[in-house]
Amino acid sequence: VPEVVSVHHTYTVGPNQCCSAVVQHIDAPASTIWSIVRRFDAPQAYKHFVKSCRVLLGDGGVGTIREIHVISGLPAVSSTERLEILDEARHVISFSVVGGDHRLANYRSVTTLHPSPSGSGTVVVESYVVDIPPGNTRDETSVFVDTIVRCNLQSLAQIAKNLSRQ
Ligand code: A8S
Repeated sequence: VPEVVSVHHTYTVGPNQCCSAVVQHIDAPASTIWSIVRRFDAPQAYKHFVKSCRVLLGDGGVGTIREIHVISGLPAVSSTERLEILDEARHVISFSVVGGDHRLANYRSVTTLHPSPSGSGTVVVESYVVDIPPGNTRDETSVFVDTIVRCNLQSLAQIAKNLSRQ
């Protein structure tokens, strides 16, 4: 794993936590992808599980707090989230879950964009750490969260690709 990737995707993982990462190649320039993911106030632009989002505090910079409501059918209603990193030059964004009505306590993710080693497009790496909910196993937790993150990144890939063709 290159140093640029490992530096942002390294966590201290507690005994009752689980940590994983999803990698997605996107056929679009990093600048196009970044224009979508940097909008902490508008996650519903590509996260299909998000029904609505409102900013409770801040102006979109580090420390901004948002509250999202999720679509029905999930074991969750809402989530309160804090923007932890927004590095416009290095294309790094990170948020943590600080409250809400769901089972993913102490969730934190980091998303980074990298030029594709293949020479075309961008590689997106999204890693996370989260508490294993009471009554669930480590495997159940990582399967659940990996599925959400993979859906988000696949949707991001489609939207960025279409945007970059305009
Ligand atoms: C993200 C990543 C995740 C979001 C999870 C994992 C969540 O929004 C959903 C269902 C839950 O049970 C937890 O980048 C929570 O948004 C879709 C409400 C936090």
